[in-house]
Amino acid sequence: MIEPFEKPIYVTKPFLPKLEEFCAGLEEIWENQWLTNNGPIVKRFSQEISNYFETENVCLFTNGTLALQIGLQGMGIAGEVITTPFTFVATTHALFWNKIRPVFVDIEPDYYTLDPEKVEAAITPWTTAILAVHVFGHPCQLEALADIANRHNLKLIYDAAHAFGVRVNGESISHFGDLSMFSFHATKLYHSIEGGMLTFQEPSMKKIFNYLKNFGFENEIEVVMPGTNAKMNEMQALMGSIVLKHVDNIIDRRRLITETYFERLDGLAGIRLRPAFAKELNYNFAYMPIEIDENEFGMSRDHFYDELKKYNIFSRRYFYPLICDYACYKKNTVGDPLKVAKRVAEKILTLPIYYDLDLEDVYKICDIIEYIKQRRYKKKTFAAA
Ligand code: T4K
Repeated sequence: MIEPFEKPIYVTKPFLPKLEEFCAGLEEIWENQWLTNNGPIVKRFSQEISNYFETENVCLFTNGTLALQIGLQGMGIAGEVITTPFTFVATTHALFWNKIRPVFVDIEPDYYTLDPEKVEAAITPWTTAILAVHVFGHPCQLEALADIANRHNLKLIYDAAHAFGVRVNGESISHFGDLSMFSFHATKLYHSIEGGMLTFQEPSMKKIFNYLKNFGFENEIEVVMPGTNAKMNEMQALMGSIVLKHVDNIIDRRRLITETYFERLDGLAGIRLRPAFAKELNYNFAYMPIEIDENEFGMSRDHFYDELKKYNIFSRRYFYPLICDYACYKKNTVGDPLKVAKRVAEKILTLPIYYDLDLEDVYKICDIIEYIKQRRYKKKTFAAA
């Protein structure tokens, strides 16, 4: 018998710096009397983030969804875009708001990113871009996608909402593709309360994105395009700037938590973990997904998800349902049978992982997982006898 956690353990929890650290920054804002519209802290933060990502081609936004929406608009993407159904719904919404038709294709089974072969098979004369997602922070098949995009003259856009801090062969993940969007939402390993960022290869795009996020203003009396309002404010930039100082520490801590989960859950029948990460990858340990095999584990993923709740553990089914199964996208015809994505969506569960999750609590979560499984197994064998 294991007692439930006294307090809820959520799938994630925002990293909060010391209150004094934030308050010192607030004093600066009070002195400046400047809250938004490209204020001094946003400008400073933009340079800090640009240093971190080793590119001058960055543009900050109030959230990741608007960043992606504006990214697509600014790049002039239209017609059809090949994308994944295994993502957060905002990826597809960004296409919708640009009147682009999403063409859903399947994912690969290990890290859940777009399957390049399926991408190539889905190209039509109307295809203008590939919108791939670094799911759970794991990079897509970068070379294969770049090769397809080059051969077919398509833009390659990455939803890198989960991929803050990821490096491949020492190079920032933001340097791949034509455009990447990062989310700085409170639920992410790195955050600015809410926030988002575009990184891109073509320097001239910065001006366009700046217009689009600020009503299209050139100056007080000139509007050069119908932009919207998607600016980051000073409070967000302040939080972003402070959390940036801690981000390496945050990633280290998440590595430890992930290793603990792997030690405890690897080999447990009915639970599948992602395969080992490649040596050339500096991963960020953004999420802790597992797959539940109903037959081997003794209960369905949904049953297990409910059982965990009884112990005050609130895991999440990221990403279920598939985007193409949401009512608002159901009318889209899907050519690909999406065999892998459908299977994964039925089995996936993301376990709690956040900076101040105690290792003791990770052990206890694993104890509870084993206990639920054993109890179920005993019940089944008892019923069969
Ligand atoms: N593309 C991808 C691939 C994405 O994953 C996302 C966002 C986007 C695009 C869009 O980026 P943003 O526009 O959001 O910048 C959450 C986040 O709201 C969302 O940002 C994120 N993906 C998605 C994967 O997760 P929900 O609806 O699951 O969040 P919610 O409110 O249920 O929070 C999850 C858990 O976190 C809660 O159970 C408790 C905990 N929590 C949450 C908040 C907000 C806290 O402890 N404190 C908090 O302040 O979407």
